[in-house]
Amino acid sequence: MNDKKAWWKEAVVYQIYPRSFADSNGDGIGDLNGITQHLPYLADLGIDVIWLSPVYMSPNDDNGYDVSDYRDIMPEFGTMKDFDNMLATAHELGIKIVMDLVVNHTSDEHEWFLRSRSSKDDPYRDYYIWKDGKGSYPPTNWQSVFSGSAWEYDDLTGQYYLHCFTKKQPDLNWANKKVRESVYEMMTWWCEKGIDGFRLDAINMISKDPSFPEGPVTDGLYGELMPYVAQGPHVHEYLREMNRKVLSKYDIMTVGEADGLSIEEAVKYAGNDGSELGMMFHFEHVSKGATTTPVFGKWDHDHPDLTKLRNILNKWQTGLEGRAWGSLYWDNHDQPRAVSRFGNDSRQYRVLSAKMLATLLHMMKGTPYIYQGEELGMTNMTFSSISDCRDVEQINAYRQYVTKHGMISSEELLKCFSAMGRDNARTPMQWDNSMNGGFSTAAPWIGVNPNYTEINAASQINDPDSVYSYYKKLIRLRHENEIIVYGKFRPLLEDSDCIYAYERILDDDVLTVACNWTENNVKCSLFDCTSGRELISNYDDHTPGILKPYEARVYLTRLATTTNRSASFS
Ligand code: TEU
Ligand code: CA
Repeated sequence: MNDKKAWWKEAVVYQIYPRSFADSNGDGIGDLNGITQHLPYLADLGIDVIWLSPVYMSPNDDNGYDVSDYRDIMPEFGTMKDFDNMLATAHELGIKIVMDLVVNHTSDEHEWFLRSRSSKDDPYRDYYIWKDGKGSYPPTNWQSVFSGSAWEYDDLTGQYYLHCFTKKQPDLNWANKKVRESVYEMMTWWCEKGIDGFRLDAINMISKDPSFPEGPVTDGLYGELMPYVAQGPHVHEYLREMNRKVLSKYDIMTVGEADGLSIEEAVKYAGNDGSELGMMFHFEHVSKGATTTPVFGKWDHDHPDLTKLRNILNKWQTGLEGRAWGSLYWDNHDQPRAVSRFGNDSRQYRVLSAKMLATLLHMMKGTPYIYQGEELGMTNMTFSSISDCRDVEQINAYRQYVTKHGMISSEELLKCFSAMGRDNARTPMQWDNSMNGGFSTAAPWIGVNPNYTEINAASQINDPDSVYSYYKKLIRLRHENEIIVYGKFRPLLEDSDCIYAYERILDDDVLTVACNWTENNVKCSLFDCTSGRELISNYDDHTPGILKPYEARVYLTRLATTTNRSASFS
């Protein structure tokens, strides 16, 4: 094994989207005390780390990903005292807290931006990216990730400012050393409070192409911006500086988010030399290819083809081996629910396919991330009206493509939102079958999935056959078997169009994993003559030579001697 050991490589991370996790004070909005009250549930599940989506002061234009004060807590979530209490309680339970660091941009209500926009001569002017327009046009034809121009004209000083996301999320100018110093100072402040790391939001976007070129027009309205605002010329210089000035001073976990990331780039961001970050989130398995996918392609339901998915995930498993540490996830607050997108959320197969997906991911190499409710097999929800939607990305897309330009019907786009929209992940956590799924005693800020009566934590935590209990066992297996953390990955059955299989090898142990991706019986002889012992399966009984619908099996075999291995793997 040539991986240097680290606590965050051996951990399982649970992502909490605070707004939708648990409401403790009956205002319909999740909050910090609601999280604290449910920490024992997470301790029981066995997770090691919580990735906490932003809780900083924010006007919530993008539900907290628009920060107006990095050193204060948004009132809807509680107070800094509530945060300190949650942190202390989590630590007492052996759970670490990783904060979401949103520093590609701030809110337009942050004092830095208020100063910056006040005058061209203000010392904070260059904290953001201001440019003159071209006549009555913005500086470039770029479209924001959240629809519309990526430039907002500001009357006061007659210039435009760049916002890759909403106009209330102006991009920070990382080329300005003062910006970087202000960010590092804030990060140090949080590390001194005792947090255990950062998830770095859209971190590959902090260095832009200095030529600010026009982008190719893909939807007939605006030009692409991602090729010019992601992976810019100085991104690694900035992160090495961040590492020297802050990260290297603490025993913390870091994970960077980078839409459009390649393996070679990932090795620069999260290489074993530890000069930048610990690991990265790539998007290759959850996006439709390049970021230039025509808009509606982004929204179409894409039940993915096994071969395509396996090629991507195997490429990342083998591509990072010995070079960088990886992350493993099916969904998060920006993605639809895993069992609806990658599995089968029908009554007959939801539980089986949720367990199969969990097995496939959690036996791989890298740090696994569980998104709130994934451990229950929570599903997508149908959004039948735009008034059901809360996500600014969906609302802006609807306004642009239905209301303003009539490029798609309301029904069509809502069907896309129901399949792929971010709001699918943001419906309230389903705790029990009481009103609002036990999330709140008041009407929640977003509709509860009506299936909360059947899919909820209370009905699963004591059921040994539940999705919850299966995740709990997977987490325990990772904690008990070093091969699952550090074993080398080897693909198996790479030509199968219905089975995803692979091995993990560590010293004389071999872990064999096979998952039937389909709802049919499929032939599989992998386990017929194994001398190994079964570690986990989503079926109690097996048919020799067959994997049943969505059947997953994991065996651990100890080889007699290493010499045998070369013979058996030749
Ligand atoms: O997302 C950044 C990003 O890569 C987006 O393209 C994201 O994938 C998109 O929203 C998915 O449709 C981060 C956060 O995860 C996201 O919630 C925020 O909205 C965004 O940054 C701005 O902070
Ligand atoms: Ca609340």
